[in-house]
Amino acid sequence: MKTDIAAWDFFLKLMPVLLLLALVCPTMASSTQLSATDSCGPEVAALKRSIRKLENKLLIGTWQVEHLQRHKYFLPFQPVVSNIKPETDTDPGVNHNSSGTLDSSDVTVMEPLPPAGNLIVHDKDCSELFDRLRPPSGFYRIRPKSHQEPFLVYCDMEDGGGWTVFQKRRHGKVDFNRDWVDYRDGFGDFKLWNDEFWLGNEHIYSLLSEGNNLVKIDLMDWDGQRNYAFYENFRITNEADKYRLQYELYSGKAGDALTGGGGMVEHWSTCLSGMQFSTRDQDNDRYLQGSCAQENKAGWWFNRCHAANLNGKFYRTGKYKGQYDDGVVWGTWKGLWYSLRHTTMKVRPLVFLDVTGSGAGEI
Ligand SMILES: [Ca+2]
Repeated sequence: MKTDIAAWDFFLKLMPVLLLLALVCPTMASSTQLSATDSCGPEVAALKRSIRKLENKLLIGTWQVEHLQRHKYFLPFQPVVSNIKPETDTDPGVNHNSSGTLDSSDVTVMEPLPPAGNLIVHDKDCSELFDRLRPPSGFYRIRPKSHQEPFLVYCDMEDGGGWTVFQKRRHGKVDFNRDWVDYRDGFGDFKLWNDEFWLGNEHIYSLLSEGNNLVKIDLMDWDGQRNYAFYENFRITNEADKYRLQYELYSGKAGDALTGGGGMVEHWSTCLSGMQFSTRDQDNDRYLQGSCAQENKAGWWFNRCHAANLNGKFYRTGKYKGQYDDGVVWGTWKGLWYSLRHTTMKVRPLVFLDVTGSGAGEI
C-alpha cells in the first residue's frame, strides 16, 4: 500500500516534469538521445534535479505511511500487489493501482499527514531545528542520539520557539489509561496541531537524559485561564530503573505540584521527585495497599499518590467528584478535584540561544 500511495503521488508530480521535458527537448524521445542531451544539457540537468527532489519526496511519503501504519493511526487496507523497494525504484511513475484511479480506501489513507521534515535528520531536538530553519510549529523528525532511529515529535515554535513537546491533552479523545508498553513506546495522534499524545518514555528518556534542560508545563482551565510551571534539569532514568523522575529548581505561577503542596505530610506522600513510573499493569508506586495508576487511571510517576497527574482521566466539566482524585490534576493551582482542559509538557535546552541571539526566549 505504501508504495501505491507514494507512487501515485509521485506520478502526479512527475507528470508536469515529463510534459516539460517533451516540450523543451522533443528529440529526447527519439533514438538520438546523445545529441539531444548535448543540445538540452542545462534543461536535462534541471529536470534531473527535479526528479531527484521528487524521489526524495517519495521516500519521505513512504516513511510517513510506514510510521503511521506502525503506530496504528489508521486501519490498513488490503494492499495492491507491489514489492518495489523505493530506494532502488527507477520507474516510480508507474501507477500500481491497476484501475488507474484511487479507490475509497486510498482516500481514507490520504488524510492530512504530518510533515516528515527533512529526509536526512539533522536535529537532535526542536531547538536545533528552530535555530537552523525557523520553521512553523508542527510535527518533525528528530534524533536525540546519533545511534538511534529518528522519531516524530511536535515542535512548539511559538513561546520563544524550540520546544519539543512530549505530552499534550486537548479534548479527551485519546485514552491515557494504558499499559506499560504503550507508555514506553508512546501513543496518541501525531497528525494535527491539537492532537493528544504521550511521546513515549523511551523517547522522553533519550530526549532528556543529557540534563541541562528546561521543562515547561502549560496548563489551561475550562474558563480559558492559563498557567505554567518550569522545572530545570528534568529527566528520567531508563526502563531498567522504571523511568524514575528527577528534576531540580521549580519556578512559575502554577505552583510546584510535582513536589506536592502543603505541609510535610502531604509532601511525603505526594512528592514525585525520585518516583518510578507506574501504569495500570505495573505498580511501582509507594502506596502499599493498592495501585495509584489503577485508581487514577493513568501512567505517571506516582508516590502515594500525587498532587499532580497530567495523564489522568479527562473530565469535561472542570470540577468533578468521584472515589479518587483521578482527573487531569495540577493540585497547587486548581486543587485535586478540578480536571484541566489543556496541558502541554515540553522541553528545550536550559541555555537556549536562537539564531538572533535573543536569549532564552519568552518565558
Ligand atoms: Ca502500590
